[in-house]
Amino acid sequence: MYDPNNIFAKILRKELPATCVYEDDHVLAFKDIHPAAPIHVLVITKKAYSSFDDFSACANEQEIVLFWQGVYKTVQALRLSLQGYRLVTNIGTDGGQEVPHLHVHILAGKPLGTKVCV
Ligand code: DGP
Repeated sequence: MYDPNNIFAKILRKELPATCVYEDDHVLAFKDIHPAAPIHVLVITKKAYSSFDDFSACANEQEIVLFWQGVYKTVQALRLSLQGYRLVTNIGTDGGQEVPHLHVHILAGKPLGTKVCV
């Protein structure tokens, strides 16, 4: 079940502030409050999906395409393609997901090594 009172839902409704770096009709991208890299941005869907797992099971093809296009448009807005970056999405308890609203972490700004945890 999707919890409409999660922190990212409140950011979407402008009930909480966030430093936006990209927005379109389908996604909002903003700086992570606890950055794990010099550039640490979260891309969230504007739809009510609790995780990548929920999204993959329930979203239609257009929603899936538009979300991932939004992730890439955020990458382009941040000009990260040349130097590179990492995408992470945590899912559920063992995945370490804290906020139950679909989001992808974009990490960049230094060599990130081979450890994949955020
Ligand atoms: P995850 O573990 O994948 O659910 O990561 C959630 C991330 O959200 C975590 O890196 C910290 C970030 N975060 C939590 N609360 C806020 C907030 O109020 N504002 C912003 N900008 N980021 C937040």
